[in-house]
Amino acid sequence: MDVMENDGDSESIYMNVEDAEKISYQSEIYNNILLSTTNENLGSAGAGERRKVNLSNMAAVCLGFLCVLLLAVITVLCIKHNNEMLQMQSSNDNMTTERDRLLISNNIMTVERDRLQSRYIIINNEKEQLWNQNTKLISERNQLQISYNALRAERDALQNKLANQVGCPVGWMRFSTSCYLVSSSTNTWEQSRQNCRNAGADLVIINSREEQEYVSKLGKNVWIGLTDDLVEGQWKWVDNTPVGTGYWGINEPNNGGHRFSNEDCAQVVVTNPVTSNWNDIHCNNYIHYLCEKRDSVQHSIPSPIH
Ligand code: MMA
Ligand code: CA
Repeated sequence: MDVMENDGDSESIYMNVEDAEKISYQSEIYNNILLSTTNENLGSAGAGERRKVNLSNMAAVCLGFLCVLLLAVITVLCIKHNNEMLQMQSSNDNMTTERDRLLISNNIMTVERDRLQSRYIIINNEKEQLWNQNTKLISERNQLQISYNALRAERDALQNKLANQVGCPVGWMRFSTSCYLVSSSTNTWEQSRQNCRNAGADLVIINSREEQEYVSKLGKNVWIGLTDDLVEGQWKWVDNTPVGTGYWGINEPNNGGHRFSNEDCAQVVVTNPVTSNWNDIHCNNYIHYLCEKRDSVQHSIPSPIH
């Protein structure tokens, strides 16, 4: 029986069934007694009385049957009710368990949510810090870029300067196989030449078109190492080589242009065209001068004599 398998309340149900059986049994005994009593009475009663007794016997039997039926119905209903109660109890237990589980889960989730919220705030702060740092770094990088460009320009300028000075004394400039120095002060041709010689050089001797261009671009009118002081009209370089055609200005050399003038020393006039800017003037003029110090070992094929 299902009822026997249940605990707790099942016992009371079992008791109810037993009680019902007992009652049924007792009512049967009662009927028998009633019947036997009636039968006893029948002996002394008439036919009408016997019918009455039969009817009441039948009523008693019916009543007994109804009682039994009622008991059976009550028993079934009790069992059913009990089953439903058990199911509800079980369902309630399940729901309680589920609720507890959900409560625990909810607590865990709440804790996790709070943890994540804190983490979010921290990360957000970190993000802002990194953003600021990034902005700062970008600005620093830009400044460094500017400094770098400036330094590079400075380096290039110094490298050029150095390249221009390779193998030359400080302050002298390299061009091809010579070093050059434009004087900072002015002097006569003769004194200028002496100053150059004192520095281990001499007044410049222009041997090529390139050198003529170089001298012309130095930006100052200067004495060059060219004179006709020995023989008027015979222009010679300071190394005694003759000048050839040279780069005289228009109508130069003119020795001053009048009878008593005496222009025996040559200058470069930088405001005139590069290929025609030589002029002869009086050697006692005070102008800047250009010294040339040739490399002791000549790196190039010697220029042809002009
Ligand atoms: C003029 C011209 C030259 C001469 C100088 C002297 C400015 O140039 O006549 O040939 O040598 O004057 O100062
Ligand atoms: Ca002249």
